[in-house]
Amino acid sequence: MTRFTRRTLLATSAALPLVAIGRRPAGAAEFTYKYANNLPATHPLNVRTGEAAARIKEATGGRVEITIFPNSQLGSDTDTLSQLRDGAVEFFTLSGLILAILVPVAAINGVGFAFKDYDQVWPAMDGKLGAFIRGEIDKRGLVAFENQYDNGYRQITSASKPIRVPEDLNGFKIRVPPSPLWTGLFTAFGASPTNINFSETYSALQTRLVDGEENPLAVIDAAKLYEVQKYLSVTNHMWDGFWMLANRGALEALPKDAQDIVRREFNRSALDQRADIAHLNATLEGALQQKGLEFIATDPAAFRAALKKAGFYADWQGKFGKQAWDVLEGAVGSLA
Ligand code: X2X
Repeated sequence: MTRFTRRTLLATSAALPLVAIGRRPAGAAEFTYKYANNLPATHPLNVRTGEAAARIKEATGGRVEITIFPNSQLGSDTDTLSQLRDGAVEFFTLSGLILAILVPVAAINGVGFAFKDYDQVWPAMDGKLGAFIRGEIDKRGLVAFENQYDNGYRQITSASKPIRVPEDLNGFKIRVPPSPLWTGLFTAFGASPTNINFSETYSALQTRLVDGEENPLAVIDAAKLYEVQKYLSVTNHMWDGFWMLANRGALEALPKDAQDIVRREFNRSALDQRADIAHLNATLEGALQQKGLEFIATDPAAFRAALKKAGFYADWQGKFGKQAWDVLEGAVGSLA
């Protein structure tokens, strides 16, 4: 027999959503979902997903309301990934390299210098490579929408010394996101990488826990990392994007037509956001220089050669496996 103490009663009532016991107030949405991400509200990711959320509300006649929580407000990336799996958060944009904690092959687009340019990136990620990764994500119980949002080509920043040649990375204390591929890449460069969530990155740089980090220009600008960094080396050492992930149960709880609208509008905003990032990539250098960053040109071929010499490509080919590696090479050519 279940005995109801005051405590269990309280716990039960606290856990019951109001909509389940009362009538829905006029004008309130039937589904109120949370979408979390790690970037400042000013970044195109938040601007464009905000537009998608507004269109979703409109197109579903107000039934589906998605509230955006930018800036890791609901927790760090690793934390939010758990919340997404639990259903505490319904949508989350996450780098495939971090998602690799759960779905190892999702890191494959981060292989150093794999994509020559965006003309290789989008056909691969919207095509076979992306489909392969989404299939693996699906096996782990999450849904990834078809079109990724852009994070961008990554550049190395430093507070202590300019990184000009690969040897400058020797022993360099650098923050990398929580991801085995990121650690592996910078270990192969001879650096000393530390895994730190983005939510802790500004303060880790400010307190000099680490000397540097690496990110695309749009993130460096939006998160004001130029305030705590001095040099920016243009290495383009990897391309990184964000998957729009959904908790499967939450997505499938929506009526079918609403599911289609959500998928369509998030995919559409991804294309808009890619154009924003392309524009920022082309225009931010001057703005960031004005904000105090000294730009340093590098020879990417020398950095790539250093990775090769350290056995990085052979190592990760083994880790990802032949099938996945073949799909990657099918898109970008031989990486040997
Ligand atoms: O954590 C980072 O550096 C960021 C913002 O680029 C990612 O989400 C991977």
